[in-house]
Amino acid sequence: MTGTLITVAPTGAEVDKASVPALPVTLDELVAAAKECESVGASVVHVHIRDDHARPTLDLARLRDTVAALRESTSLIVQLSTGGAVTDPEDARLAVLEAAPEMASCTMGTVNFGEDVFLNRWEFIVELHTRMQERGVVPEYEIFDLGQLSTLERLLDRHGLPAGGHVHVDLVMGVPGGMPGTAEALVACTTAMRNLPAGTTFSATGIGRATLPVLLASLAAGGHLRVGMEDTVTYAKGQPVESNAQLVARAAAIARLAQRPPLTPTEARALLGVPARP
Ligand code: KMH
Ligand code: ZN
Repeated sequence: MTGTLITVAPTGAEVDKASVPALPVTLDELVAAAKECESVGASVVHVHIRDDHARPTLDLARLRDTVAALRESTSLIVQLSTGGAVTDPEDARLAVLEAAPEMASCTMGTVNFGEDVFLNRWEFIVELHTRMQERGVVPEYEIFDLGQLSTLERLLDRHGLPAGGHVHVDLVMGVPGGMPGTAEALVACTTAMRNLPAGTTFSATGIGRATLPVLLASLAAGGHLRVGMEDTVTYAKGQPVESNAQLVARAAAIARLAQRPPLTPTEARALLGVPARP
């Protein structure tokens, strides 16, 4: 077993800056957070951006500036979200790829999302997967429920392997409407993943109070980790998260205890099939 890939998801589309002032929403805040997270063990940054009013946006010029700034200031693998917010239309989500990230998320199905619906039709999934293949963008397949792993199996069977040839899955657990953030659900996913290509890797993240159980279960099952304020804004009961780096540092410490120290961005690129930086 190798070391641990730690992805940080610093912002997301759902958390409100007014209620959580530590949330990075400007480009400067995002770059500062990314640098801090890299210094304590992150190797991938999963990026959602906000507009001048701290509302989620998929504005292409801003996305391009964000990719450029993160590449200039960090060695992290830059992974743009194509999930966006639940209100984002499909064409804007597809257009995210035009910002030329090294990686992008690609969700494997529709899921209830609290009071909302996160819509991912089969035809949309195929379009996203195919465009990523054409552009050499390495996907992270986001899985919110067990059946979405069967959708991924069907996608790869019918439309081929992703850019880079390596399949990496991220289990997003504990969304109200998706699979629960439990060790049992994670083990069920690892069983289903046996049908995916040999060498498939996975990371997992638990929303809110599922953060620690999912982190521990993922390490125990040989998986990797995603943490960040997109997924949780509470460090412990009654204790707000101070920064994304605080969450990454905790994940890195637990990974070291598990004898699976954090991968560097260079090692992460080799694992995920993301080309080395020139
Ligand atoms: N914000 C969620 C609706 C992704 O980034 O690809 C979707 C999401 C998944 O966060
Ligand atoms: Zn996201």
